[in-house]
Amino acid sequence: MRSLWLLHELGLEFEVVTHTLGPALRDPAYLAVHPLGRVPALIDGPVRLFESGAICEYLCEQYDPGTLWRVPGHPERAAWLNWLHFAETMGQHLAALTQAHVVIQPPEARPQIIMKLEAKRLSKTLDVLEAGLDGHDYLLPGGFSAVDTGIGYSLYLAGHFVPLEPYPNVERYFYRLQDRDAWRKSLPGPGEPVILTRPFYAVPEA
Ligand SMILES: N[C@@H](CCC(=O)N[C@@H](CS)C(=O)NCC(=O)O)C(=O)O
Repeated sequence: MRSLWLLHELGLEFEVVTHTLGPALRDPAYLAVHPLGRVPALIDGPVRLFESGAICEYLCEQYDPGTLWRVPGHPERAAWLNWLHFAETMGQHLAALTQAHVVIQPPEARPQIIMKLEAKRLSKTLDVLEAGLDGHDYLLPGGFSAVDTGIGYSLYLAGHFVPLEPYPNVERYFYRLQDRDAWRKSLPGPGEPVILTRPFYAVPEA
């Protein structure tokens, strides 16, 4: 979804090929695109990419004049790179939480300790965002950029596992992001499958 959101921000024409999560992703034809059989993957002419951070950086460099990214030498370049990769750190916790709450079957085998530990670690990343957003509307004081798509999508998932209310800067930021047309266009449509079907996943009592 973060790649889709960025494609919409860039106003590019593109085709989305959807895949059902599970064994279908290990189809040899798809493994030729993404060797781990995961999403997302980008095909752009001869270019094949299968890491969302790299997709973000590539799309910006290739198709954006410098509004959504910060070119080398720009005073916000280092911060742009840092937030770009911080989205992946958040993604690790979100993947672990999704596995622990949803993917692992049967439900009684779900590891409570992982749910607790990863929610705590995710909340630490929210502390970092809360401080990072102090005094400005977007992660970079210079304004909205592609790193807000990566972090914004992570927040969309994070709110399913950790309440966002204790983070006022983060909450306001997330509302601001949801006001964007490109964000709305990247949301799953009615009837489209989603992994997280509940609004919030509390740690079940043992
Ligand atoms: N670091 C990778 C993570 C890719 C990833 O793990 N994608 C998940 C969905 S968010 C996936 O395809 N999972 C399916 C599976 O592991 O079978 C990225 O950001 O692109």
